[in-house]
Amino acid sequence: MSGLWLYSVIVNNIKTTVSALSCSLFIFACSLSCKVSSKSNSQELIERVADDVSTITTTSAQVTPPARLNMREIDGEYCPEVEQKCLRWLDKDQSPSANFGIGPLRCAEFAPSKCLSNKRRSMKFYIDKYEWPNKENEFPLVTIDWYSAKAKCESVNKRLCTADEWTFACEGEGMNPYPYGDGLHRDDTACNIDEPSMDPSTPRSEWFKHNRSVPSGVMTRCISPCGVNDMTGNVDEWVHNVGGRSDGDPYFSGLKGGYWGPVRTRCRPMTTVHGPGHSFYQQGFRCCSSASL
Ligand SMILES: [Ca+2]
Ligand SMILES: [Ca+2]
Repeated sequence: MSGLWLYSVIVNNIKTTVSALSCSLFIFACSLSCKVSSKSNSQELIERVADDVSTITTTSAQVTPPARLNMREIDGEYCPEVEQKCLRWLDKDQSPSANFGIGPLRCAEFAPSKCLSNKRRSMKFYIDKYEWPNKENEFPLVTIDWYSAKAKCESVNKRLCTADEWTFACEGEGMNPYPYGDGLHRDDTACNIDEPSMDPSTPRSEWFKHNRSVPSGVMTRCISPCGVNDMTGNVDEWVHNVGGRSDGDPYFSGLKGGYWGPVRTRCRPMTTVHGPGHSFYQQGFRCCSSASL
């Protein structure tokens, strides 16, 4: 119980906007709801203590099933339309036609975000803390297509995240482009980003040589305001792009967060040009669920 007591004391004394905390003393299951405007040292402290509580959960012979471990509860008000204005690009070519019409990719600094939607949407769900297999210190699985990723989530009674769920777990209610630091400044030491990418013509048999992913949890500052790791960078993540097409861009199979290479690696953008049968050397996934498992 000392872990829970400490958790409670710290949470009660921290003046952040982390507000809701659902916690059952009877089953030792605690989870942070995600009502935070930006990441802070206090948030990291809560995260560490929450992990301690999880440890208590695992050693308890009581109720918590294995699937519930390493998931974060996300509960808050999501803004669907956000203005995120880049103040300073890092790319040499900053024309709108750069990068096949995407424009410049890497932004050094953003202006504060603004919610453009008239009304926010209430969302509540659960998301894996790490990329699949959702285990600290293990390398994320890559070279997997959307269908296989979906099947793996369903094999543990979960599902792929929707694009909006994924974005919300990355940004929190603060709507910031980057899940680390103040959310507005790119930091190539916080998450695993801006490493060399592979020549796309490399034969499949040599892809593994170019894998620059790191084990889950190694990037200790790459934690979103919702307590979720490696959302930007490390490996790209399949999501369900609700309303997407089966026969062309935008496909229902979306990719979020970018990977270790020098790409956007922000919470909001999604790659929608790859169909569900596509797989490449940097593509992985994580799972969500609608209810606590
Ligand atoms: Ca880097
Ligand atoms: Ca990732």
